[in-house]
Amino acid sequence: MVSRLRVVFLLLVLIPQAVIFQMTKSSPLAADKYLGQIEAVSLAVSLILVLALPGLTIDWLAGKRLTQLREFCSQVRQGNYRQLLSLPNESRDGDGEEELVVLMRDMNWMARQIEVREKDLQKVVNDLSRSRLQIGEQNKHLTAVNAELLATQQQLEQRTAELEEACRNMQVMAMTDPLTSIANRRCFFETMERKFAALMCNCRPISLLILDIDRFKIINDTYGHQAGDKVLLELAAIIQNNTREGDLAARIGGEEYALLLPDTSLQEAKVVAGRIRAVVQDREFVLDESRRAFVTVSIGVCTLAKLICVDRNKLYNYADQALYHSKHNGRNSISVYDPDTHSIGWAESA
Ligand code: GH3
Ligand code: MG
Ligand code: MG
Repeated sequence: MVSRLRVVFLLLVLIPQAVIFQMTKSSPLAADKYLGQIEAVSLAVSLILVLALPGLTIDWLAGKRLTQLREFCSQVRQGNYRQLLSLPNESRDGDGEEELVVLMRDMNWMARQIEVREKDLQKVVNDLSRSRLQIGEQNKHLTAVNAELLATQQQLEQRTAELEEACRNMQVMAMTDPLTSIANRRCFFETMERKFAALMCNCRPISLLILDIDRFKIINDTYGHQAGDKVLLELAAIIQNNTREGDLAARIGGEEYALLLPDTSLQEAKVVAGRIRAVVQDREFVLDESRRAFVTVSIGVCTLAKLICVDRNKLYNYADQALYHSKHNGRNSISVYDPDTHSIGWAESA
């Protein structure tokens, strides 16, 4: 570039100078003795200009390009990548201006790259914000589902608690006599089976009393069924009052009761039976506000103390046979079945 400019400047300066020299030779000035010196000085000045001007021109052009680059960088900083640098059509290798043009071309390329990357980035940002929205929606949905599940769980827990309560109540009802609220027949036999096995294994005695109201039908027939119920209720209370912890009083039939006395000898069982019989005999049963009645009970007793392998039904059968003995020998009495001799004897009678 510089050499080209030098040639241009050389031609621009030397051609007019040569013409002027030629013209002065044929003019009256040719005789001037200073003409040669003037021409030499003019030539020297022209040469200096030819040498200096191209460099200055290049510097001026470079300054212009740098200003363009600065402005371009400032635009890029502000996010404007679309206004690219305008490049000169010509390019020449190997001089300073060409390097600046290459730099400007690179800068344009970088700006286009930044624009492309920015678009990609914007796309990623858009995708991310869309995903965030979707996640937010799903989160809301999950929170709602979670709340529903919690509510359902609470309902289930409440329902389970109600069912457990109902189940407990049913278990109690299944084991309780509805009229007297003491144990029923089922509870009695289940308990007897359990206690019997445990006591027999440990060679501990177990006693059973079976009680039946004497001529109870007459009470019903005379005073009515409701009055009969009152007697049944009060007798249950009397039997229950004669139990210790671990004993079981049960109503096992219409007017028939059982009292299971675990870990109780025959002597002790006879004492309990005697006490109940006496209390019942002396009790004035309140049927209603104006009417009272007396009843008696017959009791069969059996105690198993050492027969380890005896069937638990035998205990019940023996006590029942003793009761039968009382019934058929005057009632209001206590009979005892002896499992050793298989005989029944009186324990107490009125
Ligand atoms: P025994 O001395 O031989 O035992 O004579 P009993 O009259 O007591 O015996 P029986 O078997 O002839 O009659 C029992 C009566 O008990 C008949 C029945 O109506 C009555 N009974 C059974 N269950 C109930 C009940 O729940 N309530 C009332 N009020 N009476 C009942
Ligand atoms: Mg009876
Ligand atoms: Mg009976």
